[in-house]
Parts: sequence; structure tokens; C-alpha cells
Amino acid sequence: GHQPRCIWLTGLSGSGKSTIANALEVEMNRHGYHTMLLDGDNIRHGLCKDLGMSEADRNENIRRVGELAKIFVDAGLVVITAFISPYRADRKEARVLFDEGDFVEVFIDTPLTVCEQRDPKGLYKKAREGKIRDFTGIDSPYETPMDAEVVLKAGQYDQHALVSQLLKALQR
Ligand code: GGZ
Repeated sequence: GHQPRCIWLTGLSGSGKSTIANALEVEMNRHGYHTMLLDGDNIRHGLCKDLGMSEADRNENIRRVGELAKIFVDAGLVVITAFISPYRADRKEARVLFDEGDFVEVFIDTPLTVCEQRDPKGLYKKAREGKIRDFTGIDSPYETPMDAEVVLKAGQYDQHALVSQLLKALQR
């Protein structure tokens, strides 16, 4: 249906969250949904520009994203979020803001080795060289989801197949 809800993507840097989120938004708009995509580009440069990558700052980043998503869902939008959101407790804190069924956690399950091979921004290389500290998967944790509604094996399938898998899962 067209019910407002939050589709919460979580996964490592380079896992494909942004690509999948953007493609999902295009598809949902084609089907008449009003959407709001929240990602680092529109959040970390503004609302959260006071925050870095420490555990406490990531906690606060995700807390603000969750609250913002809730506001937009209450306004009738389908919200798609694309943040690493590495901590289970933070994802849970976002989840409980919503009515049952209105929060769909989507684990973009791409192996670290694949993300590191892709390394689209050269960040893994910098992290390995010690030029970036607290990098997720290297010297900062990623807590694998245990209660995700959808798991996408994003290292194995192409983007088109992943988006249609996701759309199918969302129709259930
Ligand atoms: C992880 C980092 C870091 C560190 C900068 N660790 O692949 P990207 O580049 O475009 O997405 C990553 C983004 C992570 O921001 P999030 O707001 O999604 O993180 S969190 O949910 O944990 O708050 C990456 C870049 O910022 N980046 N430094 N140390 N990713």
C-alpha cells in the first residue's frame, strides 16, 4: 500500500546504501509515492554538521535522523534513510519511534572485503594507512542486524535486481 513509513537502510561504507536508496526512491516516485531521502549528503552537511564519527556523535546523528524521519512519516511521506547506523541500540531507538510495521530495517549485507575492494572514495585505503581513525569495519564496529525485515546480498546482485527484491519485500 501507500502507507507512510520509514525504510531504514543500514550497512558499511561502500555497501551500496546510497545507490539502492536513490534507485528505490525513483521507483517509488514512479508508483506515486511521496518520498523523502535522508542521507549523509543532506544531513551531515547541515542538521548534523556539528557531529563527527565518534561513538557518541554517531549515536546523536542517528537519534536526530530517527526523529526527523518520524516527523516526515507523520506528515505522510515514505522516508528512506541511508546511514551506516552501526549500533544496534541506535537502530532500535529509531525503530521504537514508529508504529509496528511502519519501520522497515533493510540490511545492505555486503561483505567488508567487497566494500573495501570497491572503495569508491578511497576511504578504506586511508583508514588502513591510519589517516582516518574510527573507520567502520576497520577500527570502529558495525553491529550486524539481527532483526532486519529485509536482507539484501548487495555484493552478489546488480542494482536493478536488488531494488526489485526490495520493492517486492515492501509489498508484503
Ligand atoms: C565510516 C566514514 C568515516 C568513518 C567518513 N567511518 O561511504 P560514504 O563515506 O559516503 O559514507 C560514509 C559516511 C558515514 O556517515 P554516516 O552518517 O552514514 O555514519 S553513521 O551512521 O555511523 O553516523 C563514509 C564517510 O561518511 N565517513 N568518516 N570514520 N564512514
